[in-house]
Amino acid sequence: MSMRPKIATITVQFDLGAGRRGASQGPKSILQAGLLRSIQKMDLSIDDITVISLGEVAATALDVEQDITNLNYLAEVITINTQLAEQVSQTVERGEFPLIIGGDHSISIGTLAGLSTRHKNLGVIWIDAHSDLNTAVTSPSGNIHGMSLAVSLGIGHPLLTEMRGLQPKLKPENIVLIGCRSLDEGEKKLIRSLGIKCFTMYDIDRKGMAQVMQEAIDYLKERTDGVHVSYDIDSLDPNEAPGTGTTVKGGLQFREAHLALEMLHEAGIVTSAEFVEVNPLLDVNNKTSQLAVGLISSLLGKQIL
Ligand code: B3U
Ligand code: MN
Ligand code: MN
Repeated sequence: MSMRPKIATITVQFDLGAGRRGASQGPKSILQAGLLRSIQKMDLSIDDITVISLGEVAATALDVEQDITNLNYLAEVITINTQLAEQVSQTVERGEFPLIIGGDHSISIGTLAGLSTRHKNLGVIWIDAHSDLNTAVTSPSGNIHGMSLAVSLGIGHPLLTEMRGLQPKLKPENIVLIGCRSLDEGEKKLIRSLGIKCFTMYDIDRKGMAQVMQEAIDYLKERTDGVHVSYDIDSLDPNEAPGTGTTVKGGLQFREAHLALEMLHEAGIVTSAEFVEVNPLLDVNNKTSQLAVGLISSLLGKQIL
């Protein structure tokens, strides 16, 4: 019998948090690229992996005005995230490892709300070209995938921040941002005023990924009761990951991206993970979905030798 916890793969076919359609097809494409086969090679039998699929959003029952100022598809975002939070919560209560496959990054709202039932001092490593720290007031787009981290800190519309309880799901000192290179003014202010630890591309270039990750791991290890990895595929350079909605040049290279996840596995601190923003409609020869399979495998322990 495996000593590792079972992995509950939760797929979320949802893209209304993003500005363009297609990320809802990420889970299907990542599964087709061989995710389960790759995970099974690592010490896990088929019985150790379950797949739960979410995504047929029915928002009509919700009494939420459509498109309240600068919060696009608010009702749909609430519906899917309420479902996801429930699934994530049940998964951690069963002692399983939640592996969430998006979908756009607004689904972090549900993931983190679900994790908060188990973890009172959760750490988060947010690997992303963006910081997703906007609010309806600061967002240039109204797209909720650019607000999910702020929501989890308790900053944003109450229907989002109060999902599964009034409390903020995260503390600012328990967050590490890695790979940022596109920050809006309001986001920069929030990072500074809350003192959020942030390794931008500048820091990665200066120190190297190995040192950045070691600092991030040491920082979170001593202060948290679990670490969630929130991985936005647009953290990679567009040459590596063309299949995503908001590419930003100057991103992580293939090897840096793998090294970060290999080090996280080795540190043994990760208790849940999500991979988001793969958009197969924008992909080139399935490159981005295949990359996602490789990255997830690295986090779960795939080694070269
Ligand atoms: N910061 C911008 C752009 C953006 C955020 N996240 C993604 N794009 N993927 C916004 O709209 O909030
Ligand atoms: Mn993001
Ligand atoms: Mn992003």
